[in-house]
Amino acid sequence: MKKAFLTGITGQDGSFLAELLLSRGYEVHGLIRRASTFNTGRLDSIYIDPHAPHAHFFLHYGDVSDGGGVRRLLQQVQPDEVYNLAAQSHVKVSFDQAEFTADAVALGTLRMLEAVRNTVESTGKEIRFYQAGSSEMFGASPPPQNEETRFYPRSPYAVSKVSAHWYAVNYREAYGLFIANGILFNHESERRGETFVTRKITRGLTRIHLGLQNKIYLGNLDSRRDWGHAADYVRAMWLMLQQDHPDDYVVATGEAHTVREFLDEAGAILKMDWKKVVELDARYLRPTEVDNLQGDASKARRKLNWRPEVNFQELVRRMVEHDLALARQEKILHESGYGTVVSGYRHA
Ligand code: NAP
Ligand code: G4F
Repeated sequence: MKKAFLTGITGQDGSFLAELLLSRGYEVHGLIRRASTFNTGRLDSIYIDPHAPHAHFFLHYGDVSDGGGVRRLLQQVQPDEVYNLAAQSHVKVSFDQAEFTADAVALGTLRMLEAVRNTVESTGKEIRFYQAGSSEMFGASPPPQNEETRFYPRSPYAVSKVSAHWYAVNYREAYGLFIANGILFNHESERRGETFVTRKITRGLTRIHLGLQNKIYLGNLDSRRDWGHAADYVRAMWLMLQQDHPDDYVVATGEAHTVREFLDEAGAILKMDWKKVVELDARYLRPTEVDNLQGDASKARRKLNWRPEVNFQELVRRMVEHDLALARQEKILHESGYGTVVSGYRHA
């Protein structure tokens, strides 16, 4: 049985990847942060009590800012594959918390690479490493962007991801480690964090549809993103670690839409005129924006035989249907005297 170790397992991608690995017979170990509230909601469907006989899903407390802790865990687990997904992953927040973002994204990756290097040196066992790179690294470079495109990062988050990318390349070349960088374009899902624009729109419009809130406040509606579904993208991560040689790959659908087009698509499903309920709030504008991301994933298609299964229309439909069901539950609970309806949208 292969063992995988995931940082960022409680996030959107971590939960889909954990499901994929369990379905392929892996023993899965995940790093979780101590929080004052439960942060494992996305893992509820796959959680197994570690006391159960034949449990092969284990969570360990830790943080990528704690190098000694992650090193100890890797020595203990001795995984075959490590997926480094942990990050402060919100671009706008990275302008407010630049140092914290660099610590988790850039130095966090370096700490994970050091932990892998030490474990490989002390045990002699090969460990394959996936680094979660981002299309934000291309930033202001015009589309279509592929593996040859120059990095031109436009936020502290993106600069930190570029740094993590080059740490990973350097550790591959310096120590002969099997390290793959995935350069993934935006991928969303029913589990997407609620302050990213797609989920903010689907949560907001469905709640407005059921009378639970009145408005959504957004920033720039003209930026273009190449949006895919997260379940397709974690499959590409896994494929990268199953190759004969480590390499770097762009993962994208090749199709880009504006935020405005995402609103059009979601509004059409709900038969709503979104223009009547969306307002601009300048606090969601970024000091430097990334205007246009559209990926060219021909290398991943050719070498990994990877293809996305969910297109833009299907992605929006799934997210709207999911959030409509959630809003209905919220309404029923409220009408039965349970739960409070938050009128604006928290944190968004
Ligand atoms: P996400 O939902 O924001 O999840 C981030 C994960 O990182 C969470 O599990 C979070 O834990 C964990 N984390 C944050 N800081 C940490 C720290 N200091 N130590 C340990 N864990 C920490 O992000 P995602 O969308 O799943 O993305 C996964 C990775 O891919 C990230 O590295 C992201 O930057 C990158 N990426 C994402 C996309 C995309 O479109 N989704 C595209 C390209 C690259 P908590 O749950 O405790 O907060
Ligand atoms: O949904 P977003 O916050 O995603 P963004 O900035 O593209 O970053 C995401 O994708 C990256 C891959 O390219 C990941 F690396 C990163 O971790 C993250 O997952 O914003 C998308 C666009 C931006 O142009 C933003 O300015 O939507 C625009 N936008 C407009 N109003 C908004 C809002 N974004 C957010 N989050 N909230 C708004 O109210």
